[in-house]
Amino acid sequence: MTILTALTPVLLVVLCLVIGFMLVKTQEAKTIKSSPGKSQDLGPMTQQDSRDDPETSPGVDEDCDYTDSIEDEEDHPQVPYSQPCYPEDVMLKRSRDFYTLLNQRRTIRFISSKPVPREIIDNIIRTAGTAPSGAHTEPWTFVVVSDAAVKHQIREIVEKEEMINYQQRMGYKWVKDLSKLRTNWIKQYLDDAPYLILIFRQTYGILPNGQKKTHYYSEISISISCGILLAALQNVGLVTVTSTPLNCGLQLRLLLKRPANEKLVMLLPLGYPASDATVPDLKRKPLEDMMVYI
Ligand code: IYR
Repeated sequence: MTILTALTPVLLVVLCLVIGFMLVKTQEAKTIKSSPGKSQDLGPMTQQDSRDDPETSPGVDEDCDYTDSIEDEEDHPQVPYSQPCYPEDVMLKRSRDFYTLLNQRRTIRFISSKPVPREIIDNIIRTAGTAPSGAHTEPWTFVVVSDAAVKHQIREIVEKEEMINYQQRMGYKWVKDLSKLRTNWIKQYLDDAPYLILIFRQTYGILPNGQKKTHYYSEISISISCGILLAALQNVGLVTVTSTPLNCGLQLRLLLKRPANEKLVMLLPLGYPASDATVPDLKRKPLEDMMVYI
């Protein structure tokens, strides 16, 4: 009994240490679980990629308080599907022709102000909207700007930020890597192009009852849609610059009066190439350098 009384403070200290150790371990485990991929600073363009690891979360934005449930979803009955089935020789020709068409696509920084019929733009946006999306949530908004004053306001915002990007944010290596493209912060094409298309990703949707609707894989969905849009442009002989102005998203969203669930993904000036347009003499990777056949 006396030994036990003498040992009590020692036992208490040991007990406290064990509990303390267990608490620290639980906290560490929680931190690792809640921030996969956050431990490395990968730079401005890659951080997002590592955060949205689809193995751990299906591209759902973390800062949202999602309240929608499965009952909110519409029921889609199954209907028969059919599309043209071509003989193999026709398939081969179509595959070659489509490759030839898209292989002519280049980023063009010199755009003519020649007007483009509005209906062509409408069809291009319709085509972009055919992209697949997570749970068919269609997380996109395409803002088409033809108003000269608004285009100029966009140019002012972009040039102001891009000047800081080139001079301070991007750093020596990035600016040097871009030197072969002869790009800088002067964006004449933002005034010249008859249309600017600003593509916004809806990070979540809003249900008719005001609740937030989960948009799964919205990043990959919007990326596919952008790719289809570029192909649709090429198909009609129009050109663009796939511009992603750094640090302009919020200002452009507010200028265009878009809601807070929308994030700017890309700003595309759109039109015919200027008659004196030039491009850097770049080569594409051959098939063997990009395809692994198993
Ligand atoms: N957003 C800048 C910088 C730029 C970045 C990349 I990566 C390019 O391939 C080209 C430009 C700009 O538009 O000038």
